[in-house]
Amino acid sequence: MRLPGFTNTEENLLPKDGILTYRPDLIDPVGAGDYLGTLTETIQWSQPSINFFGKLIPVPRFTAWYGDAGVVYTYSGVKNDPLPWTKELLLIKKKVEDASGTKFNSVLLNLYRNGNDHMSWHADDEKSLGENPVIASVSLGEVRKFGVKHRYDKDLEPLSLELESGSLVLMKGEMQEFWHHRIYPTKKPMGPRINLTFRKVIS
Ligand SMILES: O=C(O)CCC(=O)C(=O)O
Repeated sequence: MRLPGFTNTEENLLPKDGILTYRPDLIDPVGAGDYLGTLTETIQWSQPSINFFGKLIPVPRFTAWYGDAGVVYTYSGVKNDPLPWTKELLLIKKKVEDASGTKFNSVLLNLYRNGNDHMSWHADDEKSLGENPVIASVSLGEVRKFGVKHRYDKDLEPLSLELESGSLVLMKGEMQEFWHHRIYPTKKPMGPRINLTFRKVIS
């Protein structure tokens, strides 16, 4: 289902089992374009591989992990030591914290170089994020389709959102326990998108 345009950024888009909100304008278009350029150049991107039935497969995107010293995060079997916050990351973090009323100690960045790069169905439900984590997800660059589907209730139709540059998605409550999310690949020719998912790692 394609959700219609909405303006209420507090509106919960999930029918049950968690909270998902969308705000299109956390960062203005010029600022979002500037951040896209700066982060593309200054972030230490790498392309990790994941072990898939004994074979190492590179993930279809580039990633980076930044945060407070010592905030180690294991993601898809890959252990990440944080790089120190950059000036731009701290500026975006402040905006996200003000908008969400939540403090974060780390951010996972994803760089989708073109429409082939994507992220498969998953939940951010690692133990280290604790119960009912708040995840704040900022988009910069090309608009990409974000899918959400219930993990257990197959009668519920999947939802999808077009994530605009400068937008903020908040995932809260039981969302990670009950829903999976993804970024769809697309054949449409397109340039890069950077996503920043701010997290609070507690152990
Ligand atoms: O790129 C996105 O918007 C989604 C990122 C995501 O799902 C994640 O980092 O867990």
